[in-house]
Amino acid sequence: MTEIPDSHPRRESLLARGKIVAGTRRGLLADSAMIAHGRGEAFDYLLGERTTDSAARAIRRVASLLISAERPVISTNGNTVVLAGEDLIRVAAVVGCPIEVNLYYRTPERVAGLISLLQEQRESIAKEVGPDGFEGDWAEEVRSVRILGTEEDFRIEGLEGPRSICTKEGIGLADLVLVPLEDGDRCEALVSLGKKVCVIDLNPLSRTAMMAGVTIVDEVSRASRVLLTEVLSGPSMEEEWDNRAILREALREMSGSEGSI
Ligand code: PTJ
Repeated sequence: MTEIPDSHPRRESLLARGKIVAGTRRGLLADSAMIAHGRGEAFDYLLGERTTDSAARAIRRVASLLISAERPVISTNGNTVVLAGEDLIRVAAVVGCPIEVNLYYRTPERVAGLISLLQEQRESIAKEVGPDGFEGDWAEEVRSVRILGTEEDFRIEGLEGPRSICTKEGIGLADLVLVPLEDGDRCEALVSLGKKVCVIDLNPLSRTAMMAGVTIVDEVSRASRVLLTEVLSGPSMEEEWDNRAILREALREMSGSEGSI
């Protein structure tokens, strides 16, 4: 990858593109992964490429729900593993939940490739010093994060074909699923199975964003970093949650970027 100077104003964005390109070359991503990423970038540009106040509130909410859920699971697709896999493993280690590879464009090769990338990420994170605020044996917690996806022993009712395939231990029995970059149908099917669904999606108008119980309108790697800090600080539940109000707030924050012209 071309060297990007630290001072480059679009450094983060170019590094993320580099990860998507590298993931594509390794055969880990869907053919349309770059299109999805480009759409996300456009929304992120309008957000000012920052975690807004409404996104920060949604992240706090998701952290509290993850901590208090009985069987939470973090579902990951190709783009998510490549962009945010490491922080999501750290989150899973703190919460004590599994990560499941669950793909829209499912092939056995991509599932296996993404699982081995997550395993590599898990091993290198286990060798780090634990994050500030973590108490316990970091290496042990990280290594105990279960990485699921190949078991294929459960079907999500209401979805046709390979998209319905998941694991019983993960999404199948979960009471809460965190699904970054999810598609609307799957989000709807999970909600109708009675699961609490939290999503990360830069598009506040997507069906996914509107179907979810909690929507984090933020870039997946930025949001995952903040989510880690929040799960480390413990639960802080607001009594009421109005997800539509959060989406309206995100749209206002996007249109507020006209102030910079
Ligand atoms: O790995 P697979 O097979 O599961 O496929 C993954 C993609 C993302 C290709 C697939 O789910 C897809 O085509 O998704 P869509 O329908 O294009 O939706 C992707 C959504 O994610 C859009 O609403 C984008 O705005 C949003 N998005 C894209 N990149 C990011 C993002 N949201 C947060 N962070 C991002 N980096």
